[in-house]
Amino acid sequence: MNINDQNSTIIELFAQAGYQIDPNALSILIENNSSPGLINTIMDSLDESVLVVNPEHIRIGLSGTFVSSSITQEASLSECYRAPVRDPDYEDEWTWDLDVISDITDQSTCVGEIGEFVDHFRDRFTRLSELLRNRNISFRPIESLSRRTTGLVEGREEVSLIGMVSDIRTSKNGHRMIEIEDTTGTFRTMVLKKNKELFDRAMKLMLDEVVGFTGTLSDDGNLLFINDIMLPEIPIRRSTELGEPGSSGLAVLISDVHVGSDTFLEPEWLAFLEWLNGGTNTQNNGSIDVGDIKYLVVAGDLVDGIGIYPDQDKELSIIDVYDQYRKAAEYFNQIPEHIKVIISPGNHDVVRQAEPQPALPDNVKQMFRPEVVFVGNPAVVSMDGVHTLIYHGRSIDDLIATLPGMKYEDPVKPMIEMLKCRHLSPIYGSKVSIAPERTDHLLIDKIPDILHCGHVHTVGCTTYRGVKVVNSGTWQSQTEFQRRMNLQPDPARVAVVDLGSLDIKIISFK
Ligand code: D5M
Ligand code: FE
Ligand code: ZN
Repeated sequence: MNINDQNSTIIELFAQAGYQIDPNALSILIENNSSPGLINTIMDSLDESVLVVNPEHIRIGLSGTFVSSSITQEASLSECYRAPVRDPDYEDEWTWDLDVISDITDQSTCVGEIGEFVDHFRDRFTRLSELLRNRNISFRPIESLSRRTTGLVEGREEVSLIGMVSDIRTSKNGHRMIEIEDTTGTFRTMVLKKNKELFDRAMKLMLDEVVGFTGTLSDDGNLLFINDIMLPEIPIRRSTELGEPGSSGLAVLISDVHVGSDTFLEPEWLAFLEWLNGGTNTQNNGSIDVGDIKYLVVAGDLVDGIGIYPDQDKELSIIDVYDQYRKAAEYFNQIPEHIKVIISPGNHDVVRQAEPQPALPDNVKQMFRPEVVFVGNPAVVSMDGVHTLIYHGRSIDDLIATLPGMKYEDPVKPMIEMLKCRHLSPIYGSKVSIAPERTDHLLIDKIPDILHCGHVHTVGCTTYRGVKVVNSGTWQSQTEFQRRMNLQPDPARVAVVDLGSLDIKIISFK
C-alpha cells in the first residue's frame, strides 16, 4: 500500500469511530506501519472526551505493546458488560443461564412525598455528573461564577460546567438560550446560531438532561457563550468481544401483544406460536432453527387492559382485565418448555403507571407456568451472559414530540438518544409519570449489550456504539386513536437475536 492509500485508510478508520487525527499523529502511525488491530487498540485507549487524536494519544496507545494496551482497554470498557466467548460445542447440550441483574420489583422506597423528588433528581444529577467527570475536564460549580466572586474568573477564560437543563428556548435573534442548574445555583448559557454544527446539537438538548458545557463568559460574567456540549454518552465497544454466530442459542424479542383488544391479531399470533412449536408456516423464517431458541422476552403491554384511555372498552374483545391475562397465559403456556419466557410490564398492564413499574402481581403470575420470569419496567436480565435492558418505551412518545428529526417510523433514533444521555426517560413532566425513587432506576448505569423497547408499535433495529438497539413492534393492528393520529403500526414481526454474535434478524408472521 502506498503512503497516500495508507493515509486515507487510517483517517477513514478514525473517522468511522468519530475521531479526527492530527497530521503528526498520522505520521507516527505510518512510520510504525500500524495495522488496523493496533489502531483499534489506540482507539480503545482514548478517553471519551477526545475528538482529535494527537501524538500523545498515540504514544500512550502504543506504549508497552499489546499487554499494557489491553489493560488500558479493560479500564476504558470497565463500565460495559461483556458477553463471554462461547464454546462452539455448547449447542449440543443447551443450558440456561438466566439472571435478573436489576429490577425495581420489591425494592421501591417511594411513598409519594414531595421531598422524594429532590432526592430523586439529586441522585440523577450526581450519577450523571460522575459519568461526565470521567473525561478529565475540570468542571466547576455554578456558584464559583457568581457575580460576587467573578473577580476570580479571568475575563474570556474558558470555563466548564455540568448542569441539568432547566429551561431551553430560542431567542428573538434565533440563538439557543439554555438555563442550567447544578446543586449550587443556576446559570444562563447561549449557543450562537452562526455555529451551525453546535447549534444543531443544542437543538437536540432536552429539559432535565444532565450535560457538560464549555464556554466563555460574557463581559459582565452573567452569561456563558457555549463552545462545546458534552453528553454522558456510552463508550465505543469493539465487536471482537463477541462469539461466533451459532455458537450460542437464540433469544426472541417481542412487545405490545395487547391480548383482549379487538385489534389483537390472533391469526398472526397463532402463526408465531406454531412456529415456536416447530411449525413451518412462515414464508421467510427457514434459516432459523427454532430448536435453538432459548429465551423469549416481552417488553410490556402484554394485554390491552382497561381504562387506559377514554372509550377503550368499545375497542376490547375481552372486557375483564384478568380474563385478558388468563387468555394471555393460555397462549404463553403453549410455548415449548425449553424456551424461558421473561415478561416485563407496560402502560397497559395492571401495575402502577408511574415508572419504574414493578412486575405483574401474584394473582396474574399464578395464571402462567411457574418458570415464567416476571420483571419490572425497566429491568436488566442476563441471558447466557448477554445483558439486555428491557424498557417498555413510553418516553419515546416524549422524545419524538420534542426532538427534531424523530419519527414513529424510525423508533431506534429516540432509543439512541436514551443511550447518549444515559437515561431511559430524560424529560420529566410529559407523558411519562415518574415515581420518585431515591435511586433513579431509569438511569442507564451499566451499558447493556441490548436495549429492547416497544410501545410505539413500529419495528427498528440498529447498532449504536456496539449496543444492539431493538424496538420489537406489536401484535395489534391500527387502533381508532392511532388512525386519528396517523400512527401506522408495523405488527406481527419479531427480533431474533443470536446470543453468541448478537446478530439480529427481524422475521414476519403477516
Ligand atoms: O401505545 C401505542 C402508541 O400509540 C404509542 O406511541 C402511544 C400512542 N397512543 C395510543 N393511545 C394513545 C392515547 N390515548 N394518547 C396518546 N398516545 C396514545 P400503547 O401504549 O400501546 O397504547
Ligand atoms: Fe402498546
Ligand atoms: Zn405502550
